[in-house]
Amino acid sequence: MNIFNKSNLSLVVFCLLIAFSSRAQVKTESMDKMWGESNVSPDALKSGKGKFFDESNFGMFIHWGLFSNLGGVWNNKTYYGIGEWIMNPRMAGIPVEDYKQIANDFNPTGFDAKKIAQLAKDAGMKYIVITSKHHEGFAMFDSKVSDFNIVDATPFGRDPMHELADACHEIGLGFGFYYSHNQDWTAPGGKGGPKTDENGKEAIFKDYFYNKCKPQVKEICTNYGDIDFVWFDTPGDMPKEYVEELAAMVRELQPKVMMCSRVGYGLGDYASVGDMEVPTKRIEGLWETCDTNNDSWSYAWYDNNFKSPKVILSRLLETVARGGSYLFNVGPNELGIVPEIGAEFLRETGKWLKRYPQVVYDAGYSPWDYKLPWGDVTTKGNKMYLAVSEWPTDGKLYLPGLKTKIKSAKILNPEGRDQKIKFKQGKDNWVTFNVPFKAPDHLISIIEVEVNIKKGEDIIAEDTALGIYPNTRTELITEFGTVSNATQANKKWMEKFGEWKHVNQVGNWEENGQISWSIDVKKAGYYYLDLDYRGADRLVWKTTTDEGIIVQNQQAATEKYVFYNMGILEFKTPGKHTITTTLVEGDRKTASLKSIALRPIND
Ligand code: FHN
Repeated sequence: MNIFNKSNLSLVVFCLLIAFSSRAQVKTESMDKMWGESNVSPDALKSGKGKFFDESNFGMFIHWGLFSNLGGVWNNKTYYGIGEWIMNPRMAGIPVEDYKQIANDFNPTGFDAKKIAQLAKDAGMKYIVITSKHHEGFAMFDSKVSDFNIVDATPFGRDPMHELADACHEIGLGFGFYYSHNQDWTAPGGKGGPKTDENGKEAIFKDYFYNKCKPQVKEICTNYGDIDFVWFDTPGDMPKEYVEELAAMVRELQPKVMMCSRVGYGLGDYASVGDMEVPTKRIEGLWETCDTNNDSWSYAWYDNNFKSPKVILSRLLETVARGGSYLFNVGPNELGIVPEIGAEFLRETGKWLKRYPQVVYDAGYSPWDYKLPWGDVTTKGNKMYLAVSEWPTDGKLYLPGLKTKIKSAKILNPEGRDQKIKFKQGKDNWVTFNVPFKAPDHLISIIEVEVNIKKGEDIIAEDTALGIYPNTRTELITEFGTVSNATQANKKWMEKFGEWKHVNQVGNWEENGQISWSIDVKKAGYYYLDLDYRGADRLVWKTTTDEGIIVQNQQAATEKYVFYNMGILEFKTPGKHTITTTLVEGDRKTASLKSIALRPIND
């Protein structure tokens, strides 16, 4: 096979990027192309079509396919990384014919659609999106278009998509399909697939598109009742005319369907940000992030690194507070069963959501553009919900820069024993709440704050200065700083293959390069200064304040982002200040600063 064949080129580039980025934290911006453009038309919001999506804020993603039968193992060898890519040359490189044989013993007799729908419901999720066909090309539904499907090619012989669609409809959950429209590694002409058909004739993308992709998408949009989502993925360099044709057909067959931006060319109804990315800054419009409950999307036997209920809730709340929806993935195994630890954690998550539904469903974004050191904030009308995951130990919870006046505050208690709390809203716009020493909820506690606004008015928080708290560590991320003579950029890399990490950082430091933050210090005094960076060998950083305080020190640097202690920094007076960090010595090309943190000495 000529891997440098034009239609293979972007896959090859992607694979090279993966190979390179899994070793070192390097640029992988071209993944943006794989994920599609994130611009979408605002019509879904305006027309009301996006209402269900906008209000739900929490859905279940399911990666299930032939790859689940392998669970990360091929020929007795475990391949670590996202399990659904096991066929790909970057993992086991399984030949097409061998891969197709896997269907012969795929018999997921443990699959119980009602149980999975019930799990989603118990978790507090409002809809399910499941892989009807992933890049492997295997249809998990009854397809008349290709025999390589779960009904015709496996001993199982059932259509689990039908069962799940029905179960969702019965139980009142939204339902949608994932479909890999560009990559198909087993269909002639599909991206990454064979270049010839079964008769040895050359196959191009057009063949795959008209022989398989479009007719199969027609099947999923016709045979499963009303569906709410079609979740296309990795458009890559799929020609625009095909994407347009496909999207138009979906709209005609399912006028209410919501498509994510990964359909390509800005034709989606809502944006899908990077895999496993919880954005750190507020994003306008309809958007979603997809995340997974362990490290892989599909089942892998070794992967039991499940996110705890508290982590799931924190990531959900952060997403909602930035204005988005959280699509959270589970990977059923070869029997069609969702691994129990992950399921248990989801049920625990759901119990919390039953206690405080108002904090997530139909909730609005935080008046602050970023998360706060103790947790996050969502809103509804004249109420703010302070979701406190790091409960203060000194009886004081601080809120910086709030301009809107507070009327009352109480700790929510699901058994109806809400507890009013006292607060002081100072002239400096800091609010201090008097709170009990013990966290009221073992996961995340909620303080409901009622504010003085008229209907339609917004709750206003100052966005010019970042609060520095007297009783907890504050991290200042580069995204909120002002940079000169250095380059600020988002970077992403993979830890394991396909396990994405995202960061905003400042690199390419010129001699006088710097980053400054406007801050609002609640209490004067000493603070430990820590810097989170990566680089080579050793680096010398200097941090100064507008009061003339300097902290300069040399510390080690490695290829991973790590916090290093720099020394003690003093604020002589409370209030508004600027703090500036520069690179004084060391390799300017590799030095990359992610954030700085200030810790009160007695914290
Ligand atoms: O390549 C896929 C991957 O396997 C997985 O399905 C994720 C989920 O968002 N999407 C693609 C990579 O972005």
